[in-house]
Amino acid sequence: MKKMRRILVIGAAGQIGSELVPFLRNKYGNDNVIATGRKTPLPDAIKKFGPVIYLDALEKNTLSKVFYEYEIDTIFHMASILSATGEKMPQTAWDINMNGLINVLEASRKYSIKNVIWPSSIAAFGPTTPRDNTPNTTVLEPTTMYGITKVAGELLAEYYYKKYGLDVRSMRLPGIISSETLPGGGTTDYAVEIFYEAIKNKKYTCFLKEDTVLPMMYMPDCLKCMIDILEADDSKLKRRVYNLTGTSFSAGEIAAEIKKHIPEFTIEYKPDFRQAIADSWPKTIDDSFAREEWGWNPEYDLKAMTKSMIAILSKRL
Ligand code: AKB
Repeated sequence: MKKMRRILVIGAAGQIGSELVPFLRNKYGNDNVIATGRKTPLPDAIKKFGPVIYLDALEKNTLSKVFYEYEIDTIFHMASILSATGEKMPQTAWDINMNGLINVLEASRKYSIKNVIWPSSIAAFGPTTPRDNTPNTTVLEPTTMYGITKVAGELLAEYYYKKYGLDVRSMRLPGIISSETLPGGGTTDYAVEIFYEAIKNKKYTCFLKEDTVLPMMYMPDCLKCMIDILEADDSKLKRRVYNLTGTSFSAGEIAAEIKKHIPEFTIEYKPDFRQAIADSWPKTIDDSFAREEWGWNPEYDLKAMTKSMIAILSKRL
């Protein structure tokens, strides 16, 4: 019988981590998925059903100890400072994103971890990148600290793969829209906040301009991509980093879609410093390599995602 994976999720309190842990536990068994948190308390749904530990990726020695004690063979390294917070505290963003990553890679190499999944982002692109149908291999000259850590991280992952044979896999995630945990400190966060405000207050002030188009993905697709890339046959992968997208829309388009469900909803636009970040990112993404090499196939477009978000949040709020 095939041995079940033993998975460590670093950053389990975050927007993706908090849903990834139950999703992985469902597939690989509750006891085989160890959730770790640092500052933010972990949700009850995570604490109740499986192992939970405190872990700071900046503490090198603790990482190897945890890998050994829990017999880990697979890592999801999700802990990261996002784009908007990164601009407020660039040194901290560098420290957490880069030193956290190299510690994880180094401990993984020493402990012969089988797979490391580490998300990159569309933030790896910059103003000199073609903005429409952005190819996988293209100019990477980001202007945010977050983007710089993503490009450096991609190169580091590639280095560990080539030099040490460490199987690191990475995907450039777009903005993630989800109904469980709010994102924190990103430029695409507006596309989640807008739902909460539309349901609670019937109005929203958007920090991006109406015609700002960005690539996005709904959480069920995001969770699917995590397992799909992890389980992809290594012989089919021709690269370590993949472009990914769900759907692209502007702030005005998502507002119009929400209005179909909540006709009283109104929106105004007051762009702040995040506008410049959004303007430096692609509008649409070419993810054909992910589709060809490991069968990436997202389900949700703007219409289906809006319907699902409103149904879930209306019940809960
Ligand atoms: C952000 O807005 O910073 C993130 C991202 C696109 O990586 N959601």
